[in-house]
Amino acid sequence: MQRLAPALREDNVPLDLISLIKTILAATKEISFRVSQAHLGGLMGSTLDENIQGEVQKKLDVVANELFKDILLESGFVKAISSEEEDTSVAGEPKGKFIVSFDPLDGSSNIDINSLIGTIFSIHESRPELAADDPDQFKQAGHKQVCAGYVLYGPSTMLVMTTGQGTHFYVLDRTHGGYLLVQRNVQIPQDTQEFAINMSNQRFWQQPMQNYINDLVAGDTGPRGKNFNMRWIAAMVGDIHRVLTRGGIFTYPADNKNPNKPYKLRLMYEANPMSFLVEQAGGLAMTSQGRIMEIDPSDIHQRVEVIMGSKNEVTKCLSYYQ
Ligand code: AFP
Repeated sequence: MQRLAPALREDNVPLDLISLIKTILAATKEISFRVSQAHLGGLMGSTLDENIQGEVQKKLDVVANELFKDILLESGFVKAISSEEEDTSVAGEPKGKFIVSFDPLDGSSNIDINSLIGTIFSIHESRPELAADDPDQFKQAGHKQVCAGYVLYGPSTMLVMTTGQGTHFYVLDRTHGGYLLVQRNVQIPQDTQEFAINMSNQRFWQQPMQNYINDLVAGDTGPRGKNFNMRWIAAMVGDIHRVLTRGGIFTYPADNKNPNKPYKLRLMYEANPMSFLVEQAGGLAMTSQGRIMEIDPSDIHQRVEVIMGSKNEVTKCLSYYQ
């Protein structure tokens, strides 16, 4: 099995980007260790604080965020970072070539039940004309990402990453401490009989999504003429990993539960990086209005509607909105 750096060099990834990726992965190895030791190290449960999203922060959220932030800002490659756990973007090296957005621990509600969680990251080139402390650095569409990935802290610690030349799977080999390439050019099956949505929000969705899901649930007695299975991990890293592995449709649609917050998932920390991975694996990543990676961000904590996964199923879902 190939090690990470040679695999990236084979794809002609520039050396400075490889160095940044190695820096990010150094942080994920430490987070992976901390996650596995959380009970023993007194890192279970919540802090007394809320993040900018108004969500109670878990102790591990805070530890992972600090680790990631420190290692990136000290690296010298990074002009600024933005994190789901930080109020604003944070300036780094003024001459840094890259900016990094990240969700240090996605799926925080799974921490206390020892279930799937992960780190999501997205890398853009910095804009030389803007200062490092200017949050407009981050107002770049997802199609400009030069790298995106996540690390899943599951039974094995897995890295799933793209630099725009396919989506590849790596596993952390604890015997030598590095990530090894286990699957190159993952391909999402175009058709699927599996969907992922939080069904408890059903009554709050717009009519097209209600109709689409009703038809899936009707199974072989309904218009689709086949049965569908449902899965919901409550961590996008886990749900998207399943979609990349065996296909499926994952959606967090618009809802009217809270009129001030029609969408749940974050564009920069969740939707964009996952869209890059899904598209590079032959899937589609959309809102009901268009391609996620075409969205021009208006704010670093912007939220969006997400419909992604197997190409034919996403297309079918979108047809209900026409
Ligand atoms: P947190 O990391 O803030 O807990 O949120 C995880 C997440 O943003 C995404 O990873 C899940 O798909 C989604 O929320 C789960 O949402 P529900 O709370 O509706 O299950």
